Amino acid sequence: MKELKIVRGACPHDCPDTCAMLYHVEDGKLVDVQGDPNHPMTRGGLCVKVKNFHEHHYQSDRLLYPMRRVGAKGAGEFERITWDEALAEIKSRWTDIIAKHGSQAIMPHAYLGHQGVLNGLTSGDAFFNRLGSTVAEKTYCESGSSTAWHMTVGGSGGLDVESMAYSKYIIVWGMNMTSTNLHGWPFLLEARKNHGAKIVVIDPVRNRTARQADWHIPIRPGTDGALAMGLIHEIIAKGLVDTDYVERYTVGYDELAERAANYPPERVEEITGIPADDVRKLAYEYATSQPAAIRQGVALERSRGGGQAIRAITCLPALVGAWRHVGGGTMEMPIWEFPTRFDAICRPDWIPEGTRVVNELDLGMALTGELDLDPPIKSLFVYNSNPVSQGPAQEKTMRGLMRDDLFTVVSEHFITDTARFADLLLPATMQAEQLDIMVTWGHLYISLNQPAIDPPGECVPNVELFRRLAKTMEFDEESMAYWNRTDRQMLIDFHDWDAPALEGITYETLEEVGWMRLAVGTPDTRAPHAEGNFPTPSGKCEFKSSLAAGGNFVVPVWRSMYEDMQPGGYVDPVPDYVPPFESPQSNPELAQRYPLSIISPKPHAFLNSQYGNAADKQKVQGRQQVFIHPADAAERGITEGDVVRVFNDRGSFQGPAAYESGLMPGLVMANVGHWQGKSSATTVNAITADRHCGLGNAGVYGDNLVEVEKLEKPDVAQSA
Ligand SMILES: Nc1nc2c(c(=O)[nH]1)N[C@H]1C(S)=C(S)[C@@H](COP(=O)(O)OP(=O)(O)OC[C@H]3O[C@@H](n4cnc5c(=O)[nH]c(N)nc54)[C@H](O)[C@@H]3O)O[C@H]1N2
Ligand SMILES: Nc1nc2c(c(=O)[nH]1)N[C@H]1C(S)=C(S)[C@@H](COP(=O)(O)OP(=O)(O)OC[C@H]3O[C@@H](n4cnc5c(=O)[nH]c(N)nc54)[C@H](O)[C@@H]3O)O[C@H]1N2
Ligand code: SF4
Ligand SMILES: [Mo]
Repeated sequence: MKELKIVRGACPHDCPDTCAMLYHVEDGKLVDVQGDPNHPMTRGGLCVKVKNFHEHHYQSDRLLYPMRRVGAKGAGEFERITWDEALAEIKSRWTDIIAKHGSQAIMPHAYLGHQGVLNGLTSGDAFFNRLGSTVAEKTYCESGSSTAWHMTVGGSGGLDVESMAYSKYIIVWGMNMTSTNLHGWPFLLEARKNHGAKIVVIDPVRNRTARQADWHIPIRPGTDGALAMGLIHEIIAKGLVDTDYVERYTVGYDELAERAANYPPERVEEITGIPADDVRKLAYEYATSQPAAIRQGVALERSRGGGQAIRAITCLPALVGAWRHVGGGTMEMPIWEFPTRFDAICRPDWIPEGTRVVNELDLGMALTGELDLDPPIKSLFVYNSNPVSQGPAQEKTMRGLMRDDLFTVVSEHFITDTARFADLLLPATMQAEQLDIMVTWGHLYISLNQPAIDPPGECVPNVELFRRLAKTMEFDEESMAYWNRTDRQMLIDFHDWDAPALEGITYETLEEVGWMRLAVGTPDTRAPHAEGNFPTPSGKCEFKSSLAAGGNFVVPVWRSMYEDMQPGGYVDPVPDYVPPFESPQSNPELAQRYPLSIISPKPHAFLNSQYGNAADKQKVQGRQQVFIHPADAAERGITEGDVVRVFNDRGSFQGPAAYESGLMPGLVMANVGHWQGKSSATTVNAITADRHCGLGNAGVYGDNLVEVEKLEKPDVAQSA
């Protein structure tokens, strides 16, 4: 009989749920992966993306060996080489580039393909800082939210998702929880069942979450700031402020009240499309149904005024005293509770003085000369990310990657839309094959993922990749001490085990039990700001932010920017509504040519672009459809199923039109994450602008205008 071994793991994905997993191994083969039934979030279930995670490890198109490009750039033709050959080529190309242009001509590009402490988005930072490369600013996601959050309530973990079971009123604001935070949703249902909590969803789309809510409030994208300011106005006007809480635990009330006076409900209706009476009703219900919770989604940050909208929303619980109660307050992401030692991981002290910063969202501009960089980028090293799919200005980025003089190295699981442009491909391990600690942005449990099987082929974890690169580049002995540790020792060194949050938790216990709750109180008693205690400079909730005085800054998720490299520029200390760059209301001139707003939320069956190449997931997700309101379709002579082209000055993509009456008229939607060539040569980020939002240098994935037209001749076969 075969022996079944069960190894404790944790999902590596950029998802707030960070599920605890049980790897089932037979004869060295991963035969099943189950959610841990004892984990309070996971409760034994994994999502549609990961439920057959074991098969993902054995997918036939997986990259198993280092490869060198043999065809034209972007053609995706490669031949197998050895690790020694790959490393030797990197060394010789980089040595040459450094001699001619300096080390800043090399740029890393990483995001959250893997979310671990060891193998996640900062796993290459120490290597690249020591090399002296350009510093890549990583603001794909959450930097706008995190910056706004820190300006208001500091590095607070905020409301615990599990405490929402005790809420009486829950606003899900710009988040499609039943797709993107599946394991958070049951706590809301519990609140509804146990004490009749009302679930309100604020979203331009009647998405799968809105369909299960008690009240769906459609809102024009990018106008949440106006709604939040309107709620503040109404709460003040109707005398619903918790004055005792405001006096004791907040600063800047007068300034906030003065601003909010500009947003009576009728004006809010004009901007947001929400009837004035609904604004009044929402303000009244929210203020008077305590404990009230707000779950903020990342979608809120994806337009010009996103950061300021999040500032305004984050002020609401203090204004009505919601923080006083268990189940009251707001949740953005609790990552700040985890005592990760980013300085030890990233080694910012190794960055040579005067090193420049290039934002990853500017990759297309950086590669095509638009940024006028001196020295220009001569080599790009991509890991944990797929910028062609997930970054803005897709067509520009691809033009940049086609440059013959650019030496591109990509570490990957698959030959993605980005990896296709590589000169060298390096194979990376998957989660069951490596060790890591998973912190999370969706709950308060720390977990250890232990390797269950041997890596296939010649795949290596990111940490080993950079260890090999450090040796190859012949770093001095002192620096090599960083890499001359075991992975286990690194994980121990990368956490502050004496921090209060890790009280009672040791690495050894994690090895035994897999996951543990941080020592931050229990879900049924935790009310972190019942008596203020905001970790801001004033110790209070800052309606008027003291951090704004220092000018624009970025609070990244994980460490992706360093304090002495902040971008600068004026920041408004008080929340306000900032209109989108591109909307029919804010930019009528552009709207004459491109009258439709577009949003590109997360795919249900993919994880960003991951699983976009898996046949079973494609079946669930479908093709790169263009969801359009029937009235907008009719105006353009489009009927359901017609192949349409979506375009603006930046680029275009195509797909079959699908009627969606749950969209606000004037809005089209196409999910991000589809791979090129499946039903369109390019994908939705072809139309996304490469500019930044007002706070945290976030991207503008939700702030773009387009036009849609019926295509007589599709450029890619539509049969798939
Ligand atoms: N299945 C699945 N789950 C995922 C991911 C995935 O790719 N697939 N990705 C993970 C990652 S990286 C992240 S950041 C999270 C993000 O997850 P969410 O925070 O849920 O973000 P989105 O999916 O971008 O959008 C959520 C909702 O916001 C709405 N929306 C768009 N613009 C606006 C706006 O201006 N205002 C308001 N009020 N609503 C708006 C959209 O219609 C959508 O229904 O999901 C994570 N979980
Ligand atoms: N239009 C639009 N664009 C968006 C968004 C949107 O809502 N709309 N969302 C934005 C957001 S919130 C995010 S978080 C970003 C996500 O952007 P990315 O993090 O770039 O997204 P992924 O598609 O997950 O790509 C990660 C890649 O890393 C690889 N990978 C996974 N694990 C490992 C590993 O251990 N080692 C190595 N070397 N590689 C690994 C995967 O195979 C995958 O190709 O996209 C952003 N882009
Ligand atoms: S992707 Fe999210 S929901 Fe799915 S298994 Fe991983 S952590 Fe859980
Ligand atoms: Mo994200």
